[in-house]
Amino acid sequence: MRDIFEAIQRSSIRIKKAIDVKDIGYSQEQNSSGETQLQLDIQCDMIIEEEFSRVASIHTIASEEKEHAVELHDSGKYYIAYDPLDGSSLVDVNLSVGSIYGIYEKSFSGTHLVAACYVVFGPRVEMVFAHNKTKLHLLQGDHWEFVKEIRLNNKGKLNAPGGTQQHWAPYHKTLIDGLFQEGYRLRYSGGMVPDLHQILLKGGGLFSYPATADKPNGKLRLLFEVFPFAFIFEKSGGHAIDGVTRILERPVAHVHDTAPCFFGSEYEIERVRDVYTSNQ
Ligand code: AFP
Repeated sequence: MRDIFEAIQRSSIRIKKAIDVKDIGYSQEQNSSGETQLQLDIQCDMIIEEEFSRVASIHTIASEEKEHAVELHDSGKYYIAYDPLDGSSLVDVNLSVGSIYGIYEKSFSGTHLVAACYVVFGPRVEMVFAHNKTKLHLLQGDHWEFVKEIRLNNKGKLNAPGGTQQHWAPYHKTLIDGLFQEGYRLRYSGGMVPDLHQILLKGGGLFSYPATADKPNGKLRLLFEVFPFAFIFEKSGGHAIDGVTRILERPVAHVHDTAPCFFGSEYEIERVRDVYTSNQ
């Protein structure tokens, strides 16, 4: 696992440099979700693949930017699914973006996830790696320093509601409005990495991306976005569900599958579960 951790650290230093200098031009290619790929996405994907191809313990990689998984080392035991630059449309407005990694053993399934990591590229570059515990590291020049362990409180103060409100189910709107009426504050940038990072570092809250009338399976991708953050939240004392069920138990049929998802501390996730269970 150490070699993977270090490969992510090396990739992140290179990605940081790419973000700092790259022109924000659009390429002609589309990724498997049908979005126009930014050249920067492609560049970050290539950086990560290059670093991972040097790590013998990695069997297969799947990238949000690639249609299919790619086998790297026949004798490796880890399967890594990653989103090289999540929220890349936010780069041109200079908001924070991030990379997300899920490290699986034997196959890509939520129950086979053994570690997860994300890196936030904001005013500072920070890396959160969860294995047995969740640990925060900060990039200082060209080296990484351990900062602290991350633990969530039982109840937070932040509310990050994703999806177009026009398409929310009425009970979902009631749930979100109810949290605001309790004093929760809105924090939503449109980048999953900084939005969840803020909830983790400020002690808790709720991030939701529900099923909506226009996106019945949600928007966020299970292998690259949802599972890694679910693992990180659980290792930090929080929870991640699809409304009713623990999200890491959700089956995956295709590498690019999406699902509705809710991440938060104990109190908020119980609220979600109550509302969703009684509206099934
Ligand atoms: P992009 O990579 O297309 O910017 O999407 C980012 C993202 O996948 C995730 O990081 C956000 O939480 C989510 O989409 C925001 O989606 P909405 O704009 O629909 O709220």
